[in-house]
Amino acid sequence: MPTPHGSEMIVRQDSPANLEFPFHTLSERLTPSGQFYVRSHFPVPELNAADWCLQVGGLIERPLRLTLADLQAMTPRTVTVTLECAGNSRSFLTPKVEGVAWELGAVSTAQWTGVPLRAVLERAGLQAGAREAVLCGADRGCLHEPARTPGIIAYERSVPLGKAQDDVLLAYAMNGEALTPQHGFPLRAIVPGWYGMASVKWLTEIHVTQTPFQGFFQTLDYSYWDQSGPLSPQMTPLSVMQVKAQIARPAIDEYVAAGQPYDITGAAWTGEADIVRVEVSTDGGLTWAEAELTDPPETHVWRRWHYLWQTPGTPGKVTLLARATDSAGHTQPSGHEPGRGKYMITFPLPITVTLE
Ligand SMILES: Nc1nc2c(c(=O)[nH]1)N[C@H]1C(S)=C(S)[C@@H](COP(=O)(O)O)O[C@H]1N2
Ligand SMILES: [Mo]
Repeated sequence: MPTPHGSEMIVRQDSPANLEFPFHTLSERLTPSGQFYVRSHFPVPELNAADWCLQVGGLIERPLRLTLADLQAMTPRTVTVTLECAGNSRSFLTPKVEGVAWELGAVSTAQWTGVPLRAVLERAGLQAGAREAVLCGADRGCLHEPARTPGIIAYERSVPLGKAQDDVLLAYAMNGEALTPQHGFPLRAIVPGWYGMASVKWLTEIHVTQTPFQGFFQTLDYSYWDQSGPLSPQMTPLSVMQVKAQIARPAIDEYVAAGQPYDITGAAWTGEADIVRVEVSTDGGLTWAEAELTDPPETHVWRRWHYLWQTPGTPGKVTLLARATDSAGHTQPSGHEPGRGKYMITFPLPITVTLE
């Protein structure tokens, strides 16, 4: 599908638009805005900068109504952040599961400019007992599957105030230009290190609460069974991204010359840590060799890597895998934990190519 920027996207769903970055084209560290994946649950709301405003309410001292000009007059901050949809790589799950059938490209990286949420909360003044900031989008609609919404609802998600005050950004620009309608114009949240669902687009309201938010996209959707505790699995909202590497080239089902050098390339990312190692297997996971990291480590940003592969001389199919480790000592699991359902797909993804 030609985008406004003239580049190609993989259309996973027409309406609302769900568009995948063709991951095999990965080249620059920053994804061009016209190729940045798009994940929307409802149609893009019609907002114009002139009469848009951000309301801040709930457990605060001073309710606020901020215009775009008010926000742009505050001290700006620019950060580079990788966003990955929690459902990225879903098409690799067997048996098949519900949801948008993302392959490799529901992940992208951009430079975001805006105002720290902390600065807005400081203006509003938090009341005692405040615990979460609920971020409310202007888009709304009704969903029938896999879970059914109670009629028409808005897209809303919360972040605990610790995270909200640490590094959440209220962004009005992406890669140096105003946000496009599909990416949340005029204002969106960027929640670094968390799966994309937390980075609410088309922000119109921030509501500070005392009790954990239990909205649709925090309970029936975008949750998983946490099996790490001593008790039975607990239903828990998705949050921090899990360590993961992906192969960009060769592409899935590519034909590769036998008996030649081939530079395998890709990227790796994680949540609240840095990528320290990427390993590649060219024999379906029997043996692993270390790849070279081509980007410096930067928390919340993917690191590109490459591995020079001397391809075997015999024609046939070969399965390539990549696996990353982060500075917190986390590495990718060998398989998909059932409790993760249709989300957090981080086992090493088999990329099958044909040598000829
Ligand atoms: N208001 C609103 N915000 C939203 C969504 C949405 O549907 N509505 N989708 C979320 C999900 S699931 C993801 S992965 C990211 C995707 O951001 P992008 O479309 O800019 O890539 O936006 C998040 N923010
Ligand atoms: Mo997502």
